[in-house]
Amino acid sequence: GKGNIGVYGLGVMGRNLALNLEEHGYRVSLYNRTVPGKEEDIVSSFLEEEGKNKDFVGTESPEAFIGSLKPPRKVLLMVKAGDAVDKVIDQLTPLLSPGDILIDGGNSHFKDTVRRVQKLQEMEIHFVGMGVSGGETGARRGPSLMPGGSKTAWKSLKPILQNIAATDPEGKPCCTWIGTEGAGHFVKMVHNGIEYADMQLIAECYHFMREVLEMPIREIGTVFESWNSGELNSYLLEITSKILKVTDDKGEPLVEKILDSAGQKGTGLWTSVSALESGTPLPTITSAVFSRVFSSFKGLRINLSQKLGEPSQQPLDSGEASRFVTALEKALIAGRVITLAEGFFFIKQLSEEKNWNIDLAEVARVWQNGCIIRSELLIPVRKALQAEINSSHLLKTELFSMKLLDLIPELRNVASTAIQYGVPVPAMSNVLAQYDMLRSEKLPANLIQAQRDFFGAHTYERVDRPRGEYFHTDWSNANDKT
Ligand code: NBP
Repeated sequence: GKGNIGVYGLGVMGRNLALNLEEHGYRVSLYNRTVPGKEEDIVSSFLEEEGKNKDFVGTESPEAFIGSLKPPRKVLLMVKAGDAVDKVIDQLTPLLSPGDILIDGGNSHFKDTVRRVQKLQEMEIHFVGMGVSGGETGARRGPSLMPGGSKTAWKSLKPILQNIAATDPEGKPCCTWIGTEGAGHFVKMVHNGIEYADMQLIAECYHFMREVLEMPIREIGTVFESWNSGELNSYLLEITSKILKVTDDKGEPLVEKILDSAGQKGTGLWTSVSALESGTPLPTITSAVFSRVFSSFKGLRINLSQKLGEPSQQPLDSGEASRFVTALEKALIAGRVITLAEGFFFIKQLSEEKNWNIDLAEVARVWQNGCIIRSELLIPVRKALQAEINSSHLLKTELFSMKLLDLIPELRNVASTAIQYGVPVPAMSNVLAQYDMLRSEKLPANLIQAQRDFFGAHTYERVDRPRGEYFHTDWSNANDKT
């Protein structure tokens, strides 16, 4: 018989999603491009190994691939984001019929997805841009899925996608319709931005424990492990505590042997750029992107570390050190809450700008399992977003505004100590600056407006006059007149 769904691209993600789909009772057609001069036939070797004796239909050409599918056809693309997706779309569209569904499960930029949905709509092909999170294991055992695009496709995709997705703590699938156009890929992009920030916050805690508290790596691992059994319970803390316990062949912590120069594939950068373009503050995520960038200038850092040295500080006594471990835990909770607040605020802003009607509480729900940023904290976040659906900011909700009152003093303590010791905490500092800006009725922007008016006659509004009335002062001669 014909395949229920096709997977194009048997890389890390494609092969695991294909195995997941097959395990859930679907007959899966497979295709991978063949590159001239490249010996290995990916489809055949997959069918001889992981795919052996399973319900797969291997194909050797795009024509055979599309021909092997039951109409209306459902095709999941798991190829590298960018040009490859457009090439594959151009290759497949002449073979598809009106009503067929094309799903892009890669990390495509949401703007590309908007364009592709529109283009394929003209050919009556339903294009779905789907965020997939959870890495290799997620794809195999249950990812978090964020589909968006042509809503007509959702009816027939829903049972399949919800079948293979992870489940939330209430047993519901971590897969929901996000919205039209690029909404799915946009939400996945913000997920990755939050992932960057959360990783950076955790890394700053590790750095603080190592540099300020001078704790052995293994002990730091134990601290993360204990945090992970509390309110901070999350996938990223779980893997961090595991990482810190791994030793190399000399019995020394492997993590200390890793070059401190972080890579990135670009989704964090896209998140920051999009936020700048839309005029939404995203300081924690952006500081995490810049932190990776700073780390990559290893040579410059070595040079300047010799030139500039470090501030001299007294070591802490052991009582103080253990108090700081507790403070760090609270600082990390505050960091995580405010990072989520900034992420959800961005989703809300862009959703309104684009008319995507994204349900924030549903986004929090599908992030509760399967994905990289899954954490216990998303449960109350979801409840708060659901209860105060019209709240424009998570920090306005009763639960989180109250919660932060207790956490922020500890974050201030940690961040200011780190600053005195010269240990960089860009994410924590930005969390704090963001919090302080949001809770400040008065900011010094009045002076900025005066400066703008001085050199550019940009005008200003007055606190003692209605909004919308604009004033200009001849600042250079102002005093002469009085
Ligand atoms: P891989 O690098 O493992 O696989 C990439 C696939 O794209 C291969 O099948 C490759 O074919 C195919 N491909 C490329 Br590259 N260029 C192509 C072209 N011009 N035409 C047709 N096929 C082409 O990547 P992956 O980790 O499976 O990621 C796939 C997508 O999923 C990416 O967008 C990625 O960002 C996203 N994603 C990855 C993860 C993760 O944890 N890895 C998580 C979530 C999302 P070949 O075999 O001939 O080279």
